[in-house]
Amino acid sequence: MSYKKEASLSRRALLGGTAKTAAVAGLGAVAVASAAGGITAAQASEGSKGFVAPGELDDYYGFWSSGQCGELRILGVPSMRELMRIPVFNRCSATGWGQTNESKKILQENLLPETKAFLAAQGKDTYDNGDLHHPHMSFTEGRYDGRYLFVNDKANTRVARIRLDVMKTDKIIEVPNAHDIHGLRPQKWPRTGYVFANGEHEAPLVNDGTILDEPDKYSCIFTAIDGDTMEVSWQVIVTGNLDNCDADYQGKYAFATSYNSEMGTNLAEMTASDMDHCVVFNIKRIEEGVKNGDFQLLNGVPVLDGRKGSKYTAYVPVPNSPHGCNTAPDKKHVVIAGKLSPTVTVIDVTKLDAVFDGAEPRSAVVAEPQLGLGPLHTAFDNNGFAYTTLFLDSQLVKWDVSKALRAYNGEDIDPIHSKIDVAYQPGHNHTSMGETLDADGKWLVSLNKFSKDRFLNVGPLKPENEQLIDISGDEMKIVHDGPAFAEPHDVIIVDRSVVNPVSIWDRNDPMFADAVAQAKLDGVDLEDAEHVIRDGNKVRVYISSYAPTFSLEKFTVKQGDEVTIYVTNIDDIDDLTHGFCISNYGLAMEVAPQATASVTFIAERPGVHWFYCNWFCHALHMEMRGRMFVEPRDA
Ligand code: CUK
Ligand code: CUA
Repeated sequence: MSYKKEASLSRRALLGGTAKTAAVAGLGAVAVASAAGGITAAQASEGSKGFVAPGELDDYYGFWSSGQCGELRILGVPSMRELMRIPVFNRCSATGWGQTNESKKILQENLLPETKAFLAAQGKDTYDNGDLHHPHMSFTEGRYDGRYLFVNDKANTRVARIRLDVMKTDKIIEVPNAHDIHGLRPQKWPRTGYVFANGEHEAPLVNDGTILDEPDKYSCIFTAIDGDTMEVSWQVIVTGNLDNCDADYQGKYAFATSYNSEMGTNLAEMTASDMDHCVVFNIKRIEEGVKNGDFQLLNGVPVLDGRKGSKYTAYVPVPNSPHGCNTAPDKKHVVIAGKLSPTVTVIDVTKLDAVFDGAEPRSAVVAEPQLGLGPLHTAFDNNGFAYTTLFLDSQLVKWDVSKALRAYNGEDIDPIHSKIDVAYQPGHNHTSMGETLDADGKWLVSLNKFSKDRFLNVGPLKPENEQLIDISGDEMKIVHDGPAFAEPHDVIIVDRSVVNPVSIWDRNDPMFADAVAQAKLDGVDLEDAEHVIRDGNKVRVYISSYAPTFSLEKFTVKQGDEVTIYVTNIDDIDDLTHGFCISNYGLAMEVAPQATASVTFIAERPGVHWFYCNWFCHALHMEMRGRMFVEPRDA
């Protein structure tokens, strides 16, 4: 009898058998009961705004970056409950990200040849770390479209894409020619389209060691990546460095801040000038330049010269070491935060055509309100208000964009509506749907770099603090403090109607297509697999998992064999994830319902080694285990 039939029989026996086994099976099926409404929702939110009762669902998905941790986190907003972590540039002990063949392929396949050689010299096949700052969703006509999230890795010059149907990373590319991708934004109009990525740090364009301490020969690179193929479309060399970026709602321009227009290499040099700039990229002209061959081909990418004086770019002078770059949902204004200047600079995108026809770049500036000390990032509501973080003041300032325009025109009017203290030193902030045409003015999250005395002391390394602020009324109101481990750098808050993930994998998913293809070559039905196939010193072991058993209770390999284990979870019940872990072999992975996952290793340690399910799946989860026999080499 096949494993599948036997397994389903045993499951039926458990579900319908003696009272004792039925009770046991019931424990295993808890997830099913609750998914079907087994837990009664408690009273609807009462008292504190932002309170979400047990059993109630949040209104928004919050997609959080994690900075140095290199992963993406999902929180529910307004409850601020952490829902999931998606490994991207990091390693994950729970899911096997970085161990499974499926994840290794994604982590390795788009590294540059010289990076592969460099890593091989370290005994590695990919990077182990990342610095993930900016998560942003794909757009269609100025609105989130629920397809993908794009994220940057400042540490190792990469950009990754996360599929929102399964909430897994599906592409990671290393960006050639650029250095240290920081600012990242998708094209808003007509769609994504391009993903714009800023190389922050200056370096020689061909960085092979021929040029070292000659900073005047360094440059920075702006990159446009095709969000559909994750291939680099084109790059532009700029004057100065690049920090944050955004795109407009016309599909004409992208913007990037530069805190080091001086091209200095130390603090004094980098901050010497009172004015730096925002670079404006003329997308249509750049595309024409690519078509007309006005570029050098570097590492297979067309690289255009967009330094000062080029027709591809405009340099709008702004004070002083600017940082954040945020397009307002009014489709018209881009707010550049001054950082060392107490001001933000407002650029009107409709005035940029004239600038590209020769008008003075500052003619596109339509407001420059003084807001407070250390402005870093700005978010927007649907009532014409902007919310800017003030790092040095530890405050958020709510200000009126139209009043700022009037003040700039000479009217005696104060654009500042109100300020609120946050704890402490905010970096990014984000409003619900605020970077889209659907900005709704309900919630604001302030991501604060320091928590200091705000929570129980956990030693010299403190958590950071993210505060949830109710902005639906006239006054801002803090309703929640949430400590977080390094480093919730940035966030987007997305109405839950936009995001519709599946609960069970499609057997035809490309994520495990390689495993499916190999099984086909081996004549194995992955959904009914109990096969050990030897191919020289390569051994492929095919296992199905069905709570609470694996299809193979034992298998034998030889010391030194290259073993690949394919595990297919044939359960198709919500939330019934199995794991596969081999003791003392340093291997563990997640296999969610209807997924296949695989892992390859050298069976160099002889003896009896238990493999077990390491994701709690059933009352008999402990019993979900088997033995791998590794025969000694000379036996
Ligand atoms: S940057 Cu860090 S606070 Cu990386 Cu988005 Cu502004
Ligand atoms: Cu299967 Cu635990």
